[in-house]
Formats: sequence, structure tokens, C-alpha cells
Amino acid sequence: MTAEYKVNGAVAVITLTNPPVNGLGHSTRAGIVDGMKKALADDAVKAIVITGAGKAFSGGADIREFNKPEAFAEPTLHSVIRVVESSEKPVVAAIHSVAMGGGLELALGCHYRVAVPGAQIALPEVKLGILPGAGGTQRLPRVVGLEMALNMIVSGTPVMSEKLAKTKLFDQMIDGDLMEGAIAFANRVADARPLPKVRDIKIDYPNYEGFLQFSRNTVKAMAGPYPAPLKCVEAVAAAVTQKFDEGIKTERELFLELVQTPESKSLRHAFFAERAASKIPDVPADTPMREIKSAAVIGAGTMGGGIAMNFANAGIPVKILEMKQEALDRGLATIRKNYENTMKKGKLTQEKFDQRLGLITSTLNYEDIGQADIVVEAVFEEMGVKETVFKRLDEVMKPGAILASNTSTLNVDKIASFTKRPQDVIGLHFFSPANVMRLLEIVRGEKTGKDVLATSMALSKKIKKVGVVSGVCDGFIGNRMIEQYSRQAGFLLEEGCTPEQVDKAVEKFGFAMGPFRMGDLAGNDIGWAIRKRRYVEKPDITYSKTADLLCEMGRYGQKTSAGWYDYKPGDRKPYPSQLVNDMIIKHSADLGIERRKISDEEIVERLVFALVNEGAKILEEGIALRASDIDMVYLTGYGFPVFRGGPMFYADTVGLPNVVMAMEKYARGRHGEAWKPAPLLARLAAEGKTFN
Ligand code: 3H9
Repeated sequence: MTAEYKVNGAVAVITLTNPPVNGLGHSTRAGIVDGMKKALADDAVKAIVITGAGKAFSGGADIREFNKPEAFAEPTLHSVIRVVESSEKPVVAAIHSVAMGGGLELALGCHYRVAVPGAQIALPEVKLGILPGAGGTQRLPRVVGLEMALNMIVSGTPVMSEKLAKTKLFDQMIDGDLMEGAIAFANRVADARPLPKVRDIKIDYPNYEGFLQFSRNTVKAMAGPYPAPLKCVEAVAAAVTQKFDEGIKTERELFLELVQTPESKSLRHAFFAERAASKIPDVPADTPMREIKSAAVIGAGTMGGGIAMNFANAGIPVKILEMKQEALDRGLATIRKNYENTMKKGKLTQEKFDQRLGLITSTLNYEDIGQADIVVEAVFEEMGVKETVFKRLDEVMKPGAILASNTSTLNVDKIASFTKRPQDVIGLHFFSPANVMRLLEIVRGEKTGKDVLATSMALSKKIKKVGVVSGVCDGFIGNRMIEQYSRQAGFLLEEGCTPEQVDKAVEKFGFAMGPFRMGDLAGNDIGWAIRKRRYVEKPDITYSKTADLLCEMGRYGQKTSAGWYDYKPGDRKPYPSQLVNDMIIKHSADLGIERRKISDEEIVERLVFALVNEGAKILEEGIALRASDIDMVYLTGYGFPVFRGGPMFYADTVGLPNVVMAMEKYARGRHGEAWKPAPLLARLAAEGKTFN
């Protein structure tokens, strides 16, 4: 059992011992009940304290048990809370670090709660697409009030314990040693009777109907495709409109409804995928790491500037190197402006602004960056340019420095071969805008040292990115897949779609942005340069020529105020372009294609299944370690809808045989060769299996 029982004078202490965060899995639940039984049977015990070992009071239900029979095995969390609440001896929750979800619900079932300042208090279930299912929606409003509870439950955001010190949630804040304080408190209340129960507190909120209606309207407008937030409001409403036991029943019904929704399954998948991504099978957690106390960035362009901001935001001093003073000044001015904008939005204090800018210095001289622990190159995407830079870095960087390239497509092994220390070279592929996007593709070269990989992984966490490891291939995980998606988008134009129709269909599916709006934002000339390279290197790959024709018209996107769409000066809103649509129609005619009406369903299937098929190849080749890593790349770097869990998870939900069937249908159309199912996909579909 993962709970420990000890007696300290007249006080029994039950300590949850289920690392990493004392999730309330079956063996922990059983351990609590066991401890309660011992304490109740021991006449010398007058009061009971429940606490958590290590870095949490409790992070809530053990999410590793979700979808497993243990989750529903007795004692359930409900039963545990019933035992605690109905105990004849007072039970005190001693809270530190984290009390979340089921952990907070357990504490709310105790007669008293004491806490240290700085503990994170939350009911974050909504973030997993569910709601608190062990009484949280009924008990929290009774102690912190209707409004505060509703906010906490609908947003899932943690509140620091000291902010709740004056509410009925806590009976005492403890400044010194928590256990000493908790045991002293327990001794003090040992004889107090009757024992207070949160369930007996009356919620006092005149005109609660008006407030609840207002909340329903606001939450409905903000929830988008997610069903959980509105159900949270319904559950909290039951705390005011129904008797306690009825409210618990309502909460239970809503909880069970939500657990089954595809949105919740996707959110839970994303939660695990994010944590799984940091695990590299042959790089154990105890791999020695290099110290990163300073950084350098080569290139003060959009990418270089964004990367430098990441280091500064994490408190790591960073030096930016450029070739010309002009470029350096421009880059630094952009960084300053970005921080100023954040400050204007109230998200950065003047002090932090000064501190961050103070951490960013600049130079025109390679010798000045030699002592940095890590250098990230963000120069022009061309092997010759990379060669010059890496040869120079090899000369100036101190031994043991990590040499990283921000390349988005080029061969990292080749880049490493320009140095005499390939073990120190790694790809760190940031996504634009680099100071905002959460994804960091960590490209492991053939000779990359395990310590360099482990350090890069830890660094990604430090700079608040989701690091996903990719092997070396053209485009790595994300861009190699997006190429297939973009190819289909181009073919759709030739066959009958407009850019607007494709974008709308994909955005309705949930993508943050369709492929053509995305192209205009990123710059259509980037894809053009890549295709020109492909025409030489891989002449048998076919692309629609529409994108080349667009670039030949000088329509590179927002930066030229014209791309797939028209733009007005100073306005990022896309307006459908007659000129572009005429170009597309003429191109279809030149190819002898009779344009047809294409359904949104076909658009989405062709774009998303093209991602899935390439993802399957990437997985089989070992470029990605696991299907969920591919999902993470798309959720955090490419705006794939989180409520669909990522392309591979989505394919699993659609059913792989159905995906293959759709592909066979498209294989009978134009460019049918693109639709040959990847061997792994075909095999899993035939065996009735899934990617994840
Ligand atoms: C619930 O309670 C339902 C009930 O209402 C109803 C029941 C009937 N269980 O995030 P980190 C692991 S729903 C098991 O990197 P941090 C995590 O996988 C639950 N494991 O650390 C990782 O493992 P590994 C509601 C969990 O310090 C390790 O802990 N609760 C759980 O940045 C470290 O995680 C939540 O939604 C868990 N509940 O943040 C809480 N939580 O090292 C979600 C985490 O092997 N959790 N792990 O990769 C969090 O928000 C953060 O993890 C937390 C720690 C703040 C706790």
C-alpha cells in the first residue's frame, strides 16, 4: 500500500507515499482507509493527520489509472472521503506544495485543513476535459464562496494557499514546520465536538440564479468545442440548488458523461503525450548533464531574436552575434518592441522588462561568444552558410560547449561533420514566433552525445518549451509531414477549391489556421525555396505549380501585402483575391482539369490523412520515438486542434481501417501515388490496432 501509518503521541499520521505526486491510485486509497481503521481502533489515538510525502500533498486521482479497472475498484475516492468525513475522531489535512483535483477533494472531506503558504490549490479537472468527480464541485463553493469556486473549477487554474487563507478552506496557515504545526493543531481539536463537515455549510449567495445565468452565458461563449466548462457550471449550480447528496449525484452523472467524450480522451492523451515526450529510452533520467549558465545566438533576425528572448526569459544571459551593426540594431529594436508590447498588455513588470533586456547583449565578433555554454545558430537555411558558421564555431567555442543549429530541414549530421566535435552538435528547431510557440524539435544527430541530448531536454523545460526528439531526415517530424499536407492543399486548388474554401474547412475542423493563411503568415517564398531544391534533388515528387506561380507574381504573403489573399496596409486580415483565384482557374484549364465542387469532408480528410500517412512512415523509420511524440509536435507547433488529440490520435479515433479505406478512394484520383498507405499504417489497420 502506498500510504504510511505512524502514531505521534495522541495523533495518528497517515502519509501518502505514491511518487511522483501522490496520485490517489488504488493502493494509496486502500492505504488511507487502512490507516483510518487503525487510528479508529486505537484508543490512544485522539486525532488523525493526513499528509503527503515528497513534492505534493496530492496531485489528485492517479491519472495513470484512467481507463483501467483499478480506477473504479473499492475503495473509490468517494468511499475514502466517506470514511474520513464520517470518522468519530477529527481528521486534519496538512497541505503543502500541491493539492489538486482529488487531492483537494480529499482535503475537503477532512474536518480541518491546515496549510503552508505557497501551496498550489486547484481543481484542474476541466483541463483534462472532465470535472471534479469526488465532491469538489459541491464542497469548494461551501468554503471559498460561489464565485471563487466557479472561477477555480471552470478555469482549473491554481490559486496559492495564502490567497485563500481567509476563507473557510483553511483553519490555520502554518509558517514554520508543517507537520509540527499540524500535529499541534490536531492535539488542540482532539476533543472538539461536533466535528465540522464542509457538507453542512450553507452557501449564502442572494440572487444566485442571476449569477449562474450570467456564468452560463459567459462560459458558453468561451468554451468553444469543449463540453466540460459548461458542465462545470451545471455541477456548481447543483451545489446551490440541490441538497448536498443530490448535488453529489448530479456531479457524478456529469463526470461520467464527460469521461466518455472524445474531447476529454484527447486532452488526457495530450497530457500524457507531453510527459512521455521527455523520456528517451536510451538516455536514462540520471544521464549526466552539462551546465547551461550562458548562451549565444548567431543571427538577429526574427528567429534569432525570438530564440534569444527564450534564454533571457529563463534568466540565462545571452549574446547575439551578427555580421553587420545595422542588422544587430534592427534585431535588438525588435526584441525591445516585443517586450514593450508584453508590458503594455500588463503581462510584464518594468522590473522584469529591465532585467530581461539587461540579459541580452550583442557583438559582431565570434571571439566574444567563445565562453558561452550553448550557442544556437539561426542563420540562412543553406548548407554553405551553415558550413561557414559551424567551422567558425568549432574554432572559437570552448571545449564542452553545445553547438546547436536551428535548421528546419537540413541534415544535422552533415552540419556536425563541419566540426571536429560532432558529439557536441544538435538540432534545436524552434518554431516561429520562437518566443511564443511551445514546440522545440530536438534533432538528435548520429553522433550527438547523450549528455548533450539530456541537457537539451532539460533546457527545453527550463525555457518552458515542449521538447520532442526527432531523428535526422529532411524536415524532421513536423516539416516533413506538413509537406504532404501542403501538397494536398495545392492539388485541391487545381481540382476546384479556392484558398479560402480550404482554409475555412480546415479551420472548422479546429486548426488554428488553414494552410494558405499560414503560408501568407510564414512567407510563401520559404516553401518556394524548398521546392526549388526538391525539383533538383527529388525530381519525381509532384507539386501543384500554383504556389510557384503565386511567388512568381511576387506574392510572398503578409510581408508583401499580397499572397494567397490580399492585405490592406497595417491590417493582417486576409481578403480573397480575385487575381489569385483567376490564376488558379487558368492553371486548372492549362492542365486540362475540369474543376469540380469539393466537400469540406474531402478537404479535411485529404489534408489530415496525408499527415497521418507520413507520420506512420516517420514512426516506422524511428525518426519519432512514439506516435504521441508526433501528436505533441502537431499540437504545440502546428495548431492542430487539441480537442482532437493530434493527427495520430485522431486517426486512432477515426479507426485505422477507415483511414486506409479513405486513402484507397483518393488513390483512384489524381496523384494517386501519394495515397499508398505506409506499411505500418496498413499493418496496424489490418490487425485492428492503433498507433497510440
Ligand atoms: C482527478 O483528480 C479526478 C477526480 O476529481 C475525481 C476522481 C473520481 N497522477 O507536470 P510534471 C506525474 S483528475 C499521476 O512534470 P510539475 C507526471 O506524469 C486529476 N501522476 O511536474 C510526471 O511523471 P513523470 C487532477 C501524475 O512539478 C510527474 O508527475 N489532477 C499526476 O511541473 C511530474 O509532473 C491533475 O490534473 C497525477 N494526478 O507539476 C493534476 N500529476 O515524472 C495534473 C502529475 O513520470 N498535474 N503526475 O513524467 C499537474 O498539474 C502537475 O503535474 C503538477 C506537478 C502540478 C501536479
